Amino acid sequence: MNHENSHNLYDLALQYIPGGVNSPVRAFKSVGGDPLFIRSAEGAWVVDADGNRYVDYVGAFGPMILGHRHPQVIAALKDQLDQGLGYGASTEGEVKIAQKICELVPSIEQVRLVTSGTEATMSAIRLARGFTRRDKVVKFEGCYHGHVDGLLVKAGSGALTLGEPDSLGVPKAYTKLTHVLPFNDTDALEKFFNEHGDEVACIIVEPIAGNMNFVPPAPGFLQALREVCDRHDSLLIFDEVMTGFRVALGGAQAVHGIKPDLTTLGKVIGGGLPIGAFGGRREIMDCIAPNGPVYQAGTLSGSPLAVAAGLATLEAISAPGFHDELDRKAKNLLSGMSERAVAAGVPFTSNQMGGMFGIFFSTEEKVGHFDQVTACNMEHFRRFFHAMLDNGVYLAPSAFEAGFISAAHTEEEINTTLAAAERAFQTLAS
Ligand code: KE4
Repeated sequence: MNHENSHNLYDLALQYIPGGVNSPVRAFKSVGGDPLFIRSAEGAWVVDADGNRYVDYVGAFGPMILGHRHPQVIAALKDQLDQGLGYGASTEGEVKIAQKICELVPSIEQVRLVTSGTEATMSAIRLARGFTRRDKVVKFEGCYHGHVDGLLVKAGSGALTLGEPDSLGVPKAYTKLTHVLPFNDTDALEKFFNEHGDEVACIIVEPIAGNMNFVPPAPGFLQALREVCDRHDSLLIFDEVMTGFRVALGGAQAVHGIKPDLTTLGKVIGGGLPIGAFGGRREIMDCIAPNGPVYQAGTLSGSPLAVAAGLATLEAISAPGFHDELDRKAKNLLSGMSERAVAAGVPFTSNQMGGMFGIFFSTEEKVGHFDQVTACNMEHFRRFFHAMLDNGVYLAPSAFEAGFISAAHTEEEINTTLAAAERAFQTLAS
């Protein structure tokens, strides 16, 4: 494949944009080679700056659950374009999407829109601290909640950790209030809460971890989070920016039957345009300005264009059987990939729920912990990623990212992907 235009664009981008990208994962650092520049997309396909076509499993990292340029989304955007782009005032669309989100996610009684997942988690943490009058926050190793200063924290030594900044520029003063525990480790959770529970404002967790690839909650883990929060009057925040409306219509909380106190959302609810949201119990949300003392604001919050695209997306994915069909397609894709990996003698396993999945070059039967993710054969992933790219399939350029299938992926795209996977696994076997 010819990538000359992408290379030239990247060289130019490096002059004007840090790292040549507007978000680090796009730089292909963990897989090597120069990043692709995408020119257009339609349905399940993206086209790069050199005209090469790929079956797309990045889906803008989650939003494109309907596939690219879905007619209903485009029509809704065109209608809104005829009305205006933004007003700095409330609109009917904001009320409609808030009502829809509250209908689809039972734990959410009220919701505030923002313009990114990071803004949603930052605001939810501030709200939890304001509501509980406490400062400590618990997160889990391998979970990512956006680039919020206090959440850019890596686990220090030992199971119970004082947060260490994971980025220059984040003061230690911010991170010393963030405690990082091992994901899926109920013993470590109980031990921490027995000692510090009454100081904890909230736990924030990806109920299905999608930023250490795809790691589901161990049986009982989410229930344990709910119980320790209830026991210590801490709030439970489910960060469903990625899993919301993606693994099921009601998100991971609907699948696992656990009601958080607050939920953060993003991606799918904007249909590809900039959006985020946080919502939960009315008594908590009442603390947010202008009603309450916890300040939060945003010039473009509830952008009419993002709301139009989001509403059209939520309408479409509410159709009966939508997520069952996504789940069926994803299962077909992954079982086909597993068969081809076995045929090539390549250790491979996967996790999946609804339209979200993770592939692992691992000897484990199933990957269920962060340590098992980091123990995967990363060289195999790198070679597999590029072999798939060379065969017209675009996976997320990192072994720590989940994959996304859309309603636009048909048998044709899945067969194309499996043919590419067969060749890619063979290159690993050789
Ligand atoms: P944004 O600020 O990037 O819109 O959302 C942050 C965020 C919050 N919570 C979860 C669970 C998330 O997955 C994210 C962002 N996800 C990454 C993908 N791993 C976005 C891709 C990127 O950083 O470019």
